[in-house]
Amino acid sequence: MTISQTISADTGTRLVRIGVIGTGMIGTDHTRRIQEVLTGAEVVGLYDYAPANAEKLKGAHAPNAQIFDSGEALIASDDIDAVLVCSTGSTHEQYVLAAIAAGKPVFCEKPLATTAEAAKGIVDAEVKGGKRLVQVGFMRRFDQGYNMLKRTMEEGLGEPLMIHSCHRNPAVPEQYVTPMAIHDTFIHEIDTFRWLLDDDFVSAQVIFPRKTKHAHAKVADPQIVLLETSKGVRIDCEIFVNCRYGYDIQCQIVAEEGVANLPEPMAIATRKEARLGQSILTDWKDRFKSAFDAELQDFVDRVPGGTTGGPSAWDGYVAAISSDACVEAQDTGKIVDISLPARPALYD
Ligand code: ISE
Repeated sequence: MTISQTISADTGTRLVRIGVIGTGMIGTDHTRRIQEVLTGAEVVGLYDYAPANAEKLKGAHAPNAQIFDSGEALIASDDIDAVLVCSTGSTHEQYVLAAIAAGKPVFCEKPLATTAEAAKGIVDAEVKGGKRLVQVGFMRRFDQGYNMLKRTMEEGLGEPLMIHSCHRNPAVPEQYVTPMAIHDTFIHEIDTFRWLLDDDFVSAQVIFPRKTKHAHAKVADPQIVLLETSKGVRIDCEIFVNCRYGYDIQCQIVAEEGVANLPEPMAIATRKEARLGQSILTDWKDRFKSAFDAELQDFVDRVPGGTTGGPSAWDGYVAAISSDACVEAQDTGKIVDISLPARPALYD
C-alpha cells in the first residue's frame, strides 16, 4: 500500500483504511458506499471465503484493495485501520473477537453473534479492553424519520404508553424459516424500540394469525409479537414477510399527551386518470439507504479516535437475549420472561 493511496484528494487528510470481511450483498453495498458516497475512508482490504467474490468486488468498486487469504490476516494487517464484518452470521463472533484483540474498531452487521452466550463473550472481551471498539449494524438509529419520531416524543408527548408497529417485506426466499422472522427481521425492531424508549423488555409473546397462502411451508406468516418493557410500555408488532405489495415499516407511539407516527419515506404523489397515486419502496436497502450511509460515516469518523459510537456490543447482546426469548415464545405459545444481567459501566 503506498501512502498516496491513503490520502484524500479533496482534503489532503489521511484516509481511514478499511478492510471488509464478507463480500456478498451487504459487504458489496457497504464497499460501494465507502468508495463512492462517504468521505474519509478507503477500502484497502477484502476477504471472502469465495475468493472470486472478493475479486469481483475489487474489480467493481475497490481497485486498490488487497485480497487477503483469511479474515484473521486482514484484521492483523498493519495496512488496515478498521474492519467491517459482513460475512455470514455464524462467523461474526470470531472476527469481532479478533478485531478487539487487535485493538481495531470493528463494524459488525447484525447479528453480533448467533447466540446470546457468544455475544456475551464479545461484551466481556470489550469490557476487559476498557474501550468501545464494536459498532453493530442496527442502522435504524441513524434513520432521519426514526430520529424525528424520538425527538417528537421526548420533546412534547409525555410518557410513552404503547407502540403499534409493523414490519412487512414483499416476499422471502425458501430458506427463510419461522425463527428468522425474529432473528433476521424483527431484530431491527428489538433494537429500535429499546433505543426509542430508553427501556428494556421484560416479556415477549408471539401469536400466529391465519397463514397467508403466499408463505411457503416452513415459515409461519404473518406473526404478531407482543412485548412489555420494564416501565410497562406495551408493544405490538406485526411481522408479515410475504405481504406482496412492498417493503413497509410502520411505527406509532401512543403517549400520555398525544400520538406520533414514523414518517413515510418521501415519495411523489401523482394525480392521473382519476386516481391518486404514491409508490411504495420494495427493497429494505432503498428504504434505509440514508441510514446505512449515516451509520457507516459515523463509524469512519470515529476511527481516528480509536473508538466507536452508535449501537454497541451491549446492544447486540441484549438484542440476542431478547430475540431468543421471542423464538422461545414462538415455540411454546407462552409469555416468556426476559431478564438481563447488569450493564457494565463501559456502556453507560
Ligand atoms: C434483512 O436482513 C433486513 O435487515 C431487513 O431490514 C429486513 O426487513 C429483512 O426482513 C431482513 O431479511
